[in-house]
Amino acid sequence: APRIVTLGEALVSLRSVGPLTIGGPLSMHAAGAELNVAVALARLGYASSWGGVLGDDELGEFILRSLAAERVDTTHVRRDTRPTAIMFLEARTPEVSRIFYHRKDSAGARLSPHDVDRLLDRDLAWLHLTGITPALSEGARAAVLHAAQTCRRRSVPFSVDVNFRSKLWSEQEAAEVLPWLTEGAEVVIGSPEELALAAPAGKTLEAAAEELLASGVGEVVAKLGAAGARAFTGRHVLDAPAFPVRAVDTVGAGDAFTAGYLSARLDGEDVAARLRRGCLLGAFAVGHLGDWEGLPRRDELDLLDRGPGETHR
Ligand code: ADP
Ligand code: KDG
Repeated sequence: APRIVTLGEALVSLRSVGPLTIGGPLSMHAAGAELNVAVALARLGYASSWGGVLGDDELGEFILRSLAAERVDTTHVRRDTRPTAIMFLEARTPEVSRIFYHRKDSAGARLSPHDVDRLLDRDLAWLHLTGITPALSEGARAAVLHAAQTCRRRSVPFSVDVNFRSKLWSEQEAAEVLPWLTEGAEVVIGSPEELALAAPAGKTLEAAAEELLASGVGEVVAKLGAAGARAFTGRHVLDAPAFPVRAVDTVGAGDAFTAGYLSARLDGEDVAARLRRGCLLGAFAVGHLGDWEGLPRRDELDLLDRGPGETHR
C-alpha cells in the first residue's frame, strides 16, 4: 500500500462547554492539523504515518496512544524534554469559539531537518504539509521547507494546506515563506484569504489560483466553509456544495476536507469526486465534538446519502 506521510506539531486540545474564566469540565482530544489528516486517511484504510516531536510527558503518551488506536504509524516520532503543546478551545458562546495556545517552546517546535530525513523513507507515496509548521520555530521552518524540497528532488507528490495561524506569525512573515513551501506542490488547499497569502501578487481567489498554478502547483483548492469548495486545475474551475448537516464543532473541518480530497485523488477519482469526498469528510467532522473523532471509515462514506434524522436498522 502507498504510504502517506504527514509531519507537524500535535497538540492536546481541551474543549470547554462555556467561558474559560468560569471553569468547569473540559474534554481532552488529540489535535493538530497534520495529525487530523493522518487519522482521517487511516480511517479510510490508507497506510498513514505522522511525524513530529512530542514531549516526554503524559500528554505525549496520550497522543501516541490515540494515534495507535487509529492505526497511524508513529515509528519516527521523537520525544523531547520540552512539554507537549496544549490548546484551549473555549466555547465562549454557542456561536463564538476562541483558541488559546500554550505552545511556546513546546516539544513540537523542536522539529528539525534531521527528523524529516528519517521520516521520508522509500515507501513514501505522498507527503502532506501545512503552513502551521513553518510558523513554530526556525528549526521547524527549516524542517518543513527541507521536506518540500526533498519531494521536489525525488519527484514525490506533496500537498500543502496553508492553514494561516495569526497567533503564530504575521501575514507579512507568512507571505515571505509560503511560496517556498507551495512551489511545485501537487495540491495547495486553503481559504480564499490563505491562498492569497501564498500567492502574494494574487489579491482575488482567481488571481491567487492563477499565480499558484503558474508556479508549478497542480491543483488549487479553496475551502469555503458552509458554502462548500472550489478547485482550479488550470483547465477547469469546479464547485461543490457543502453537505447540509448540523454543525456541532467546526474546528478540524478543513483538515477532514483535505484528507477527503487527497484520498479521492489517491483513489484515482476525478476532480469533481475529490471535491465531493472533501466536503463529505468536512460534514462528518463538523457533526462531532473534536477535530477528527466523527470521521468515517471507508464503509461509512455513504451514511450521509440518506436524509437527516435517519436511523439505520
Ligand atoms: P477550515 O476549517 O479550514 O476553516 P472550512 O470551514 O472551509 O475549513 O471547512 C472545510 C470544509 O468542511 C468545507 O469545504 C465544507 O465542505 C465542510 N464544512 C465546513 N463547515 C460546514 C458546515 N457548517 N456544514 C457543512 N459542511 C461544512
Ligand atoms: O485544524 C485544526 C487545528 O486548528 C487544530 O487541531 C490545532 O493545528 C492546530 C493549530 O495550530 O491551530
